[in-house]
Amino acid sequence: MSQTADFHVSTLAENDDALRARLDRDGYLLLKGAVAARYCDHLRDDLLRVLSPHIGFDDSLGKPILTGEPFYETDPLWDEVYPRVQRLESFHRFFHQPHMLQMMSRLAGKQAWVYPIKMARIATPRMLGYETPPHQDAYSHHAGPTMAGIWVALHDVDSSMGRVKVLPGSHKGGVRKVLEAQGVGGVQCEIYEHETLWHVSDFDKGDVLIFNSATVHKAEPNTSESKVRLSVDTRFCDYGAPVFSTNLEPHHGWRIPGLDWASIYRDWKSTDEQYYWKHYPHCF
Ligand SMILES: O=C(O)CCC(=O)C(=O)O
Repeated sequence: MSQTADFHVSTLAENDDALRARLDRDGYLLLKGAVAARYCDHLRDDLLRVLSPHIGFDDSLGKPILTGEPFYETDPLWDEVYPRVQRLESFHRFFHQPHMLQMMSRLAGKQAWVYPIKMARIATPRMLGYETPPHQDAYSHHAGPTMAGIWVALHDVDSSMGRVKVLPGSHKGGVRKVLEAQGVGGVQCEIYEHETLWHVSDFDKGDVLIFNSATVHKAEPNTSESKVRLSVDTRFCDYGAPVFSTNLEPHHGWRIPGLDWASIYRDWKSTDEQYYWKHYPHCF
């Protein structure tokens, strides 16, 4: 039987040693309010613009809502809307803003390098069973120990909206065997019998979840009537650590025809930092 406890809460006001020690102990950090609301609102509005008419925003709830048919990652409707998300300049630049880079470097204790692959999650209701299964990013991104995940809530996320949850301490046991699964990523990792306690809480807009590359995490089902969870995430590592080639591709560029960097960059206002990884010293 799995149980839950609240996330251990961290903030950027704490000192670097305390944050790194907690990340090392728990395998994750929940950094409350680490991204200012204006940055989240800006990206959320851009996402909503390209997700219209399928997803709208309910001002009284302060949350995105489904205004069309539900969908999940890789179904035909998602394949239709996701390239529009991937072509947003603001989406790709979100994790490269100075406050973001500074946060990652603080936690890494070294210069951090942001992976080119950027993910947007659109967790709609009425898609039970298609939520992100338990997995470790070390497996899915072929990554070493300095890689970490960074996930940002673009609006408040309550318990009905498919929150992301974490198995604390699960990074200590290394990378696990996987089995096929339904849902985002298509695989799930082994969960050992004694691992019954997950950490999860509601997110506020701007909360950031950082997880070790070997930390097991998954999403809860979105059981709400109409609310949609929008979040964005990527990976970072110590500058110079090996980065596997698939992380240099647009997310799902490997299966959606035409979703390549040239098409993503076509309408950007600035060419600054495009193809920035071409100079990275250690890709394989
Ligand atoms: O947001 C989700 O549903 C999945 C997020 C995730 O698995 C990740 O960031 O690695």
